[in-house]
Amino acid sequence: MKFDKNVIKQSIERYCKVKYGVKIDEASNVQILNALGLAILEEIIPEWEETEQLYDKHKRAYYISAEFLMGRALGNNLINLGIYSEIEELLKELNLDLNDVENAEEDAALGNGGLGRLAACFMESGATTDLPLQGYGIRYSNGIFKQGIRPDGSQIEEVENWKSDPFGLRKENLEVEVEFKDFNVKAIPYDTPIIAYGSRNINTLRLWQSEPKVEFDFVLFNGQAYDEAVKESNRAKDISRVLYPNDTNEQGKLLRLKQQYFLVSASLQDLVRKHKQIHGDLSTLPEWAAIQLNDTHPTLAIPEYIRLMVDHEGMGFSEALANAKKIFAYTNHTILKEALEKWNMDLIKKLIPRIAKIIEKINWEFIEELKEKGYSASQIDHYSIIQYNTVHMANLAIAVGYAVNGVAQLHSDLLKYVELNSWFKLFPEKFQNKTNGITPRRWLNYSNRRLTAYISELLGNEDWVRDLSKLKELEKYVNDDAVLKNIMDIKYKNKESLVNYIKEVEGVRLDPESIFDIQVKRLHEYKRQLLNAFYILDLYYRLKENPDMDIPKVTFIFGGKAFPGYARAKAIIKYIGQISNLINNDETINGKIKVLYIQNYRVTYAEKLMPAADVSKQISTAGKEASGTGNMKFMLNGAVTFGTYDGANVEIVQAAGEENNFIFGLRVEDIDKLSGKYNSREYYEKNPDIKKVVDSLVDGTVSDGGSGEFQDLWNSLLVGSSWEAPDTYYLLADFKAFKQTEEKVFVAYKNKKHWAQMCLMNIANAGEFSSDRTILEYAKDIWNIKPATLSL
Ligand code: NBG
Repeated sequence: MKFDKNVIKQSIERYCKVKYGVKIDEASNVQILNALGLAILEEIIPEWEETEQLYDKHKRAYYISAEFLMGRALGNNLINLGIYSEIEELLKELNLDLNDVENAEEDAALGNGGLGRLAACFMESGATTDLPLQGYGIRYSNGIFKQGIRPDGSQIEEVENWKSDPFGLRKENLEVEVEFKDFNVKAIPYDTPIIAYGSRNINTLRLWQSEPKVEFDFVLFNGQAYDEAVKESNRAKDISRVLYPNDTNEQGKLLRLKQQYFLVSASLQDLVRKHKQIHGDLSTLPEWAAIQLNDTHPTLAIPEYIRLMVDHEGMGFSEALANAKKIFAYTNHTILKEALEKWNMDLIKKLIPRIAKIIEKINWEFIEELKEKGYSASQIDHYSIIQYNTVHMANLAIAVGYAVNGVAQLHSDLLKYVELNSWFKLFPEKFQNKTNGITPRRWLNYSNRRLTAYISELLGNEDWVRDLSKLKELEKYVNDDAVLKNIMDIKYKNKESLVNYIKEVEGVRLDPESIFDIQVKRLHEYKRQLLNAFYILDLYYRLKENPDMDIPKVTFIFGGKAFPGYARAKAIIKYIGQISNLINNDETINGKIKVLYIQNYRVTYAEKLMPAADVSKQISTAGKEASGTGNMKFMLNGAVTFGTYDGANVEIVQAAGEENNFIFGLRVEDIDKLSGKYNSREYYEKNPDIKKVVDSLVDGTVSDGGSGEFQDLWNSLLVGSSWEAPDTYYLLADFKAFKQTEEKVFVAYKNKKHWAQMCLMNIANAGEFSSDRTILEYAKDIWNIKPATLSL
């Protein structure tokens, strides 16, 4: 961006004056943030419009997603515009600190975890690779809840009312109406600019906010029935009021169905209207638009598209369906059974009856197709989109979508050969893999400025930022002592920064000399935070027995939210809190190990954790973590992976070398062999160390305050239930290997040079995990779209 300090300064002054009635020196940090946001918007709007016009001439892809976990915008935008230090300086002249202004911005936490953050990384990479890619989502007023940890270790949830949106542009002229059976709401788009790094392109993320058609009922209001008067209005606002705080598990909730339909109806109306304006003829839509369904949440887009074509545009049903088959593609993000979305037909009929009809018709056509192909009645039942009055959203997405992709090689293979094998046999040509990625701009340039500067120094330029595969050139320094030392010095400084931050927000002082061993992600049994906790407790017992045990100091950091309705996940958080209290308060172990559960893990916290990690813990049960993306962020920032052979871990160690990471535990094929024969009790009875840590749940070592939660955890490992075998996630089976591998980490850490070499090899080979690579693969293999670059 062309940067004129005086122009920006005057704009900040002007916006402070007209928006808040204050002078710069009277303004709060939030006011400065918003004024600065507007000042920047004002500068970039011409390029934003130009990009839109350019893209109008090209086929576009639309990424519809119920979640976009964007985090903060300001710092990243300044980095991508190349004006971070200029703004820093300008603010300094005004007696302001850019850091404080950045901290005034709340995270746009409109997502739960990996799926939502991936969508955010894709947006940024789409802009940076100049792709005509637009995002569609919901502008939830309240994103994911704010998490606190009580002194007893348990999670507490508070609403997170997201107020700062310094770059969101309300576009009232583009409002549309979404129709439900017995009421209609307005959908108002808020556009967020997605600023490219190293190019003038600016892409768009369009988020819909639901609003009532009338604010309140005047007659009721005059009759002093105040609550009644705003009832309808609240009902409309409810739709985009809050993000459903669940990750992976799906629960059938009426409000969620409303949200899903609201999202797809508004988005489809919007893109159809636009297509009509530019091209007139709707039969050509498949040549101009590809729509990616991010998981099954937006699958109703398929029947909604058909509804719009048939009911509003006079297209025949067959043509509309045939076109749908050229427009929609579907990404699967998990194989967990409980996550497969299903909607009761009665619910759909109650809310959106016309859509129910269309789904029935799609299903009928599909079944006819299968009959023609000679499938038997029972086979057809299995494929059916509607089964026992329930709509199987994945079936709908696969039956109509022209492409289906998994998010890492292992996951895509499991889809093809196991989970969706019957579908793969039916439509082999639809199945693809697109290994996830992360944007290096946020996850290195912005969050790890020390390492960024050093990489640019070593490579002689900044080209690597837009072509991350260039990091490979760093391998030549693998025996260069000075470089290795510098990399470790940077890590140490980053650890000190994290220590300061944690002191401030958690009130705990950590030791930067210790190994920072970090497991941050949503809380889920399959991710096995409990296994990590068991290991730590075992280590503590050994240290108590032998205080002179020769291990480096270690700090174990956990972070992540549990779905408020997921009792077992919450019990695990509490248990970790309890062992953390036990260990941290025991002076006899001389502070050799420390355990911390950080509060409210989110994008902004991740930006501080990733650069400071030594060990990245990725220990899911093999086959369960579709990909993971935190693992990639850690790798890029020079941490070694301690993980199972699962998800993208497989590709990470293939790229960086197994010898530079710590892989342990059962693999998918081992688990297959064990299945049906696994007996967790054997492990428990034969291994006193396992018995001791598992029994800590119930023998008074720690306390759940009498709630019975820990007993339930114990039961889940050893007793099971009618619906679940004991220890379905194989914690006890992997315990020994975990322990042995952690010992290897301790030994490796002592050899400083070798450790630095491992870190360097991970950084040097992180190139393929750039989301630029991923998004270009989607563009080429699925969407058939090409980059379109604004001229300089
Ligand atoms: C998550 C997977 C992760 C994966 C992200 C992004 C859901 C439903 N799935 O392994 O658990 O990295 O998606 O693909 O959130």
